[in-house]
Amino acid sequence: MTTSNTSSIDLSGSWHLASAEGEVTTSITLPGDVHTALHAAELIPDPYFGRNEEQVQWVAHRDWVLERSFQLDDAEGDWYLDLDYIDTVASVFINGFVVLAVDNCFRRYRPDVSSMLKAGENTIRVVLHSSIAAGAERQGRQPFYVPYHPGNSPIANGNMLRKPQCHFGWDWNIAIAPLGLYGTIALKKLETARIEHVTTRQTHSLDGSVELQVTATLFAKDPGIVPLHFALDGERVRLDVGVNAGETVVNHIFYVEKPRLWWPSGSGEQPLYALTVDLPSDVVTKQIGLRTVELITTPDAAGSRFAFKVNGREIFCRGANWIPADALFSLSSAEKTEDLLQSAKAANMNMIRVWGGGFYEHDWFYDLCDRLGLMVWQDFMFACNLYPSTEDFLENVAFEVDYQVKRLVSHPSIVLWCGDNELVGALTWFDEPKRDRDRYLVSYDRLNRTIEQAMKKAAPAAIWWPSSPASGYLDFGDAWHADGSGDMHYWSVWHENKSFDNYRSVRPRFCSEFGFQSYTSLPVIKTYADKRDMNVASPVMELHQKNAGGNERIAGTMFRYFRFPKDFPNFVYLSQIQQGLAIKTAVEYWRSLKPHCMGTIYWQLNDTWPVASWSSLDYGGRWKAMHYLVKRFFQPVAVAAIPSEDGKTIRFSLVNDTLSEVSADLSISILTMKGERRHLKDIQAVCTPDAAVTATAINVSDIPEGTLLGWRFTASNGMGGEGHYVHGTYKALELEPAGLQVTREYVEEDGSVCLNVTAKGLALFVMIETETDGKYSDNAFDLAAGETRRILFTPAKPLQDGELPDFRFYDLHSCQSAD
Ligand code: BMA
Repeated sequence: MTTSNTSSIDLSGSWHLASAEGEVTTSITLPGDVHTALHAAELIPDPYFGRNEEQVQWVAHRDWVLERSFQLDDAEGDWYLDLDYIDTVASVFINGFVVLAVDNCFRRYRPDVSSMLKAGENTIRVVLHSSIAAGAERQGRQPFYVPYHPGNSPIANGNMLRKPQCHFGWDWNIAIAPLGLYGTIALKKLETARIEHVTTRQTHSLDGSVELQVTATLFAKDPGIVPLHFALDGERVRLDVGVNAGETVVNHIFYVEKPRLWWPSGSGEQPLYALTVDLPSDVVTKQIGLRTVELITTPDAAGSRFAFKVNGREIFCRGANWIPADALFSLSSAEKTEDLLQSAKAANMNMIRVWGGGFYEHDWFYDLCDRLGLMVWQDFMFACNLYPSTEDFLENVAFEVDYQVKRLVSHPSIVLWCGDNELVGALTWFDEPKRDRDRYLVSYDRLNRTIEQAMKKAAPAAIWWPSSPASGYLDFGDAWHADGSGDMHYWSVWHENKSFDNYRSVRPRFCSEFGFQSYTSLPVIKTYADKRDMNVASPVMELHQKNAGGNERIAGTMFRYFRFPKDFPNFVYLSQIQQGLAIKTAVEYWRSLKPHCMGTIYWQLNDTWPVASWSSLDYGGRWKAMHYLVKRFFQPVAVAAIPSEDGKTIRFSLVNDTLSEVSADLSISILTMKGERRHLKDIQAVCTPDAAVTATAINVSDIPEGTLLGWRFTASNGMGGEGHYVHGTYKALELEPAGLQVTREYVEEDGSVCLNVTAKGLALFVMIETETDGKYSDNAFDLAAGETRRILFTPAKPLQDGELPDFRFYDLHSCQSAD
């Protein structure tokens, strides 16, 4: 119980939790979700283990009652409840009086509760209604049926609710329709006025100075005068503001003569300014970065461009799609998310797309992106379904957009606001809109326009993009296959079973989704599967694969390119190498098209639970093999071997995303099956700032049968790297044993483990793995005969004294052969 007579009572912490029928009772910690509370009380098994997903379905069919009491010494005055991230259809009561009936997880609610409070003990009760029941009931009330994607949403009618769409399942998510409260729950006293919103708008002058307009929206019940302070770094200004009943808007402009500009990671620093707006009883603090952003969409011969310009400089966007950090909110944390975003930055990313089937993330998520220099492509939360366009639904959406945009617009990291994920495509997926496209297209446009108008009203200077993918404004064409303009989702390799080479058949302007699946790493599989389940066709493994046909696609692709792996661990390993190669093929070619193409955002960075998926990071944050490849192929200065269309030559592209000219020394050799490097060609190539060039080319006829190309480069800015290229398939290579040896293994003073790995023969995609959680300085690397690589393993938690983890080693030969 919380006792307080101050002006704010935090109601988070321990609450009583019961099913509405009362047969289940326990406690729940808020912010938190019901499933985790039930699991902690051993009332349900771990939903992520084995086939427990099936066992816990009943939870989402129930209504749940959360209750607690709190003490108020003095109930006088005006009080309001401050509530956000309530998931989702809920009723709130104080002392038995109805406070609220809500249905939008993406809104903040601040009802006046003054008349319901009393001195002494009070109770607050939140009833979370089953979203399964609420969805069905709302679908029944629609003037016409509004289809949802059954493959993504095995739990029906999620499109009726303003709740993360992936809660109803997804082709990578557990389908359990969680419920809970994930944000603020507090009782606050209204002392004359409170701060509703703080937004900023920056105007950069030609002389380099910046005008930062800060707009504070105050709310008061009665007219009055309040002292309001605006502070930016050292400068603090007081205004005595006369407030009216309702909202009062107050502006203040800060002039920053010599601004320190915020840049995306890899392009400059991320200086941040602290902005504070305060009243005697309320304060809002924001992290501000000063920068300009433009989206360049000028027409050209191919269609029109799609390029972000930050501070006047075009930035090639290298990144991945973000889905919620965890399927269950209570299992997520700021630390875990920071680790995932750090991994994005460490792999040379400068952009994250917050995909439209999850959450508008918490403020601290965007604070992290600001600090790390990760630009954010922010979707509005609509994905892969059709949605209602009834008055009440649109009104609800308009409130949501207004709140979210005002909450987030000041983050320098957010560079784009996008209407939805794949709703234009969804018009072609279902019978109803196929039969009556007019009706569903108009309905879609009503929703899309509501979002656009609400966004532009809340933040007139923010950049709007109607949908992802979209070929342009008011263009409802097929942006999955048209590559002339706009952003593209290129799924033909995965969803249409095309070859990896097919990535080179398109020239996207900006590819905001393309992906290839792999299995989650063996140590993660062990968290949900018993030994007997370690078979890709076992029911447990199949339940942890949510994309219909996904396991077949992984296996079928392996047949195409590799010899079949000898056992389950190697199957898992090879699936990750294969995934890395698919995405590498796409990224290397598309980067080489710069400035025609100005962004590659692959699907997907992270996982919400342990599952086979397109992610490059395992659930829990380990790097899959692909993430090590990502770090290399996203390096600002990178070299890639790209075959010509006629298959006769291999060109070496040199890409430079930096502001300075670079020259690169490139050494190309032939790698034999014995692991010898036979020198072929040395070349020095120059690349101007922000450009891509062809450094040199090799005739395929110069690569002897049964060998591959290997190369190394060092660039004048200190970057470098190496790689290999196989003309044809890996399965055609008569690989010989790599003879891997760990020549030294010891714990460094800083607690990291040093491994010197040596090969006797050719070792391709050497992957080191251990049960101990941690990251490697490099992994999935190659060694020629006699070469040694020093790898540092940094454990997530310090090792026990003298303990050395047990490392396993994979390489392509041993993976495919029993000898
Ligand atoms: C995209 C996404 C997701 C999905 C992914 C993989 O289209 O927007 O809906 O998870 O494909 O199929």
